[in-house]
Amino acid sequence: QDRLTIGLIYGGKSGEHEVSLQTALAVMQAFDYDKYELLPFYITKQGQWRVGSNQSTPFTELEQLKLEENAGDTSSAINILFSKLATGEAKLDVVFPLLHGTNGEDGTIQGLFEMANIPYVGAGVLASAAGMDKVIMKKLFADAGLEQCEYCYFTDSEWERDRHSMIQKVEEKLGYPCFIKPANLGSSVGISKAKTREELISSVELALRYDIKIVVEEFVEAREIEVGVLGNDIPLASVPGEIVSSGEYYDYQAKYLDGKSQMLIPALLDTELADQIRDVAVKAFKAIDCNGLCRADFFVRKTDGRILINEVNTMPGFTPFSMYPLLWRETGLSYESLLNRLIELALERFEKRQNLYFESGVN
Ligand code: G1L
Repeated sequence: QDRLTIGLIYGGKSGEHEVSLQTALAVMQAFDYDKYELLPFYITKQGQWRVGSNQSTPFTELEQLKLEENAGDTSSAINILFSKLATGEAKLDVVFPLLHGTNGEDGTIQGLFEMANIPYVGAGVLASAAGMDKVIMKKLFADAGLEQCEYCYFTDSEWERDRHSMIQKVEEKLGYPCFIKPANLGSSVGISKAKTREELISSVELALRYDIKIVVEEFVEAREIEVGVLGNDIPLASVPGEIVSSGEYYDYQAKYLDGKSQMLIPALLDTELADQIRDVAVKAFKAIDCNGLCRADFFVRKTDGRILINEVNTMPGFTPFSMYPLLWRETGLSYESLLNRLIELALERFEKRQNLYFESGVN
């Protein structure tokens, strides 16, 4: 039986470039080379695609991932990927994209794989895009009947034309403190907390540097719980984990930029509450029409114990020390098994969709 060739795609123009490289190295080292052969694709910070050669053993150092420039080749992603496939120069059975969409707008790289007709790991075009836009995601959660925190949203032109109404809306609906975020989750920057009207204005102005649409969320005094979801049609939920901040509650700087937070796995929760959260995690996965995997992030409000969905992430941190793989390890699935399962799920979804009719049926 032939080994499957897995295209590992990493790097990219986004701020996650280094994270992506570290993740790719960990994934590469955990792959089962009895089952798979790897073809590395490196996207430079400038957006140039570089293709390596088939690997039957992992790289040992990060630097090796930064592949040599392809001789005389300044082609676009599409040219490289498609010409390799068309000429039979490369056999690709599944691709594993370890990066955000190149334009910060996700679903783009998934669209490339759809057009090339290659199975790929993770969420499809729709769920990837929905998972990247906080406003769209909230609307889908609301439609699925999931409870979430109060929020407002507006665009740059609405803000420029009528900021007083926007401020009024925020003050009436949310009050202070509140959190101001670019709607696009691709950027981990541009997020801040406002305690006064003045801070709201400066926070909005900051967020508008990163996106034309922004979201304002109410402050919730809550525990932060996260659940891993894995599957296609019948997704399964991992045990819940908790993010314990050591600094000021929900201090974005402390939590994400300085790493002053800890993961507690499993979270200390009543079995009943844990099961309820896992159930909502699966509902959230389905609400965005997800495939493969997502990490569902919750607030459990301190005042009344209500479970509020915050967001789902279709491209969660994915090193062996990140929340998502650790949640599955605690649930009984090793990092190596998780990789195998994701590849199986990619093939399963692809085969199912191959059997659909995409034409009128007249021919
Ligand atoms: F391919 C998967 F499994 F869907 C996938 C894709 C991307 C899992 C995790 C990620 N994560 C990321 O790309 C990253 C933003 C954490 C950089 Cl590695």
